[in-house]
Amino acid sequence: MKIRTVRVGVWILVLACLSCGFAVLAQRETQQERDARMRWWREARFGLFIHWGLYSIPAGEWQGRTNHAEWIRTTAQIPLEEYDKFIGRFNPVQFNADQWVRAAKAAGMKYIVITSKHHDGFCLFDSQYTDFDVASTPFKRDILKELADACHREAIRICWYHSIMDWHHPDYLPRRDWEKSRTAQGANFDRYVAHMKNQLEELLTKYGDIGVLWFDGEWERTWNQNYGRDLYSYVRAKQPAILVNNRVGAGRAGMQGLTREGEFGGDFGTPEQEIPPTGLPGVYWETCMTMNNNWGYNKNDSNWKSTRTLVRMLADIASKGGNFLLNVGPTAEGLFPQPSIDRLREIGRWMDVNGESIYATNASPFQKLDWGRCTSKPVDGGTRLYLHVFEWPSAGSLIVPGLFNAPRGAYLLSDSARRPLEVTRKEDSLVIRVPPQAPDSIDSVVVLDVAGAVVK
Ligand code: FHN
Repeated sequence: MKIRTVRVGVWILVLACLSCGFAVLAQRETQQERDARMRWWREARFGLFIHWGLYSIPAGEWQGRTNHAEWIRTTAQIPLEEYDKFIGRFNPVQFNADQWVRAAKAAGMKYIVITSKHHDGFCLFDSQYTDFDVASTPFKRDILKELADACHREAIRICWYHSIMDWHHPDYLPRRDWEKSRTAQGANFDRYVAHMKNQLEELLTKYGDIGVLWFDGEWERTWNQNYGRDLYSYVRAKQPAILVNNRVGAGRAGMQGLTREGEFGGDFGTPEQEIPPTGLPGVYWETCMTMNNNWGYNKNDSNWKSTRTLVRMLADIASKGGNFLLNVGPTAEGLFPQPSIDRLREIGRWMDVNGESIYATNASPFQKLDWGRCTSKPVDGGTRLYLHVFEWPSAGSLIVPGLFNAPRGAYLLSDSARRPLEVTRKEDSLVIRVPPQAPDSIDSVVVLDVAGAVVK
């Protein structure tokens, strides 16, 4: 009996230490320290997502079907030995890292997230832990090294997308259900996790400061919150200032991308192909979005979103306090598709004039504005409201409803002379006299300065 009591006591002590250990980890960073770590990313607001790998060679087409993309090995059920042949054909001789980084920078983007390894397991970097990497291709060059160096030169943050799910590594489980001949015999998932950590060590020690580790492919039954917490701590131990998304663990609630209540969720939520309906006070989140229908290059996908749509998405997301991660899927030659280049250039033209209304802004204080969106930032003890006007008022009066602050002044952000616009009060609204013509056909920004914090 005595021995049994001692054993129970020991277990209680062990569990207490373990929970204390997690508590210490969680307590290690205060909210203030976390906000400071997140600051560059929160103020950046806008980044480039790049999905690139062997799948750019078939470019979405396989045995007559043309609706594949980065998932082609699975959606076309291509056996491993067949897919591996793409290694010998990957030779993107037109790849120019400086060109890519400058295109992103000119678009107003502040960070780049590129697939170091997608679900197919192919590594765009020279890894000592696999031959299924760029070093084994005719191209041989370490693409991530060239891109990281170009980003460091241009003061753009370089970030890695890394898939937990791996359809190539022999220890990853589960196998694809259609891969009947590819036995899982001898596969050891913990050995796969150790392999993944080894590659992450390469990615976090050989390429300089990394802004974000953007995990993905966390949804299969073999991955769980314990692996996720451990991986988060592992990555942060390698680069303490790095940010990690909520797909590091298993706490994400589907494609709406936010972390389920009470679950461990890394540093930020990841809505995919959608924008939350309202702002999410106190929550860091980033919407990722394709320009057409696919992440990886599909030569037949011509369903491109217009620049108008993309600029208004950027304003909408910023007005809700989120980040926008907009995707490009480069070709097998190493080029951005021309429609992507065109959109990045046109977005850049808008950002050149209006970037101030996106960068380092806070969410709108208004629930809804009939004519557009609003972003804000504190200025000189008051509040600067950036009114993103999508529908320009034909009668020349822009009405800002439910605002009780005293106005300090207003002007068009596109007017470098900042000529004042007349502001009057009409009951609970401020009315701004604006010129008959909208300065921008997509999103015209009117700046309204008011005294104090917004009172509604
Ligand atoms: O399966 C991936 C997909 O290929 C792509 O990488 C997106 C981008 O976030 N994430 C997963 C789908 O949710």
